[in-house]
Parts: sequence; C-alpha cells; structure tokens
Amino acid sequence: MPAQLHTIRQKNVAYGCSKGMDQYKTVPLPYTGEQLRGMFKRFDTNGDGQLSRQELRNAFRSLGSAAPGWRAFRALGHADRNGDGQISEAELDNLVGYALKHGYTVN
Ligand SMILES: [Ca+2]
Ligand SMILES: [Ca+2]
Repeated sequence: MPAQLHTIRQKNVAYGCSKGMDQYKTVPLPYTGEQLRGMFKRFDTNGDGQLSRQELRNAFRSLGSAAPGWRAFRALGHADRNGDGQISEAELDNLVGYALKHGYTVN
C-alpha cells in the first residue's frame, strides 16, 4: 500500500474513539473531497501542476479501481473542460467531484 494512502487512513482512524481501533480499520470510509484533492495532487509525478492520463491512471489504481485506465479515460472526459488531455488545478474540482460521485473509499 502506498505511503500516502496509509497516512490518510491513519488520519481517519484518529477521528474514531481510541477504543476498538481495529474495528475502524476494517470499515470502508469514504474519502472527503479534501483528501481526494490532496491525493490527486500527489500523483502529479512530473510536477507540471497538471494530471496527465497516465498520472490519473496511477491515481485510480491506487484508489483500488478495477479498471484504472478506463476510469482515467472517463474522468478526463468528465473533468477536462478545455480538452487538452490534462487536468489542471482549475479542473481538479471536477475531477474530485467525479471521484466522489463514484464513491471511492478507504479500505
Ligand atoms: Ca503531471
Ligand atoms: Ca485540461
């Protein structure tokens, strides 16, 4: 499991009661928009401030998508408003909305 997802989960667990923490680890928790935004940003691996289709694919794979390539294609179609094939900072909200709509969870 990539380190960043581990961090997010630990953060979620921390919100729970300290008693019965093991229980919290097995319950899938939905990502918040803020978590998704931060996660997608970390997948900008070449640091150009935009998410390419390949970077999106890596992000969706990390989210546990069974078909990350297809999901990246669909997400681009939904969120890439100017049609340059990349998700810019301004388009990130659309991408986060798309991911939220599909209910990605921490598990
Ligand atoms: Ca990039
Ligand atoms: Ca774009």
